[in-house]
Amino acid sequence: MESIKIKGMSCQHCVGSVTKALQGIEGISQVSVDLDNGKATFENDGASQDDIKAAITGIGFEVLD
Ligand code: 9UX
Repeated sequence: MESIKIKGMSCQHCVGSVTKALQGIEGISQVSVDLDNGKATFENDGASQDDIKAAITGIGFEVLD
């Protein structure tokens, strides 16, 4: 499993959007998004950090390093 920190999520609807965006990336599966901790966890088989960042920023959130 791999985790990233995401800035800007403030409700369950955001969680749904982020979950869907991550699930849409080739290689990403078993996505779990934690609103309280601003964290997303998933299995990653081949997706690049750039792919992940692009998907998250594309829907208005920010990936923290
Ligand atoms: Mo969650 Mo609503 O950030 O705009 S608060 S979707």
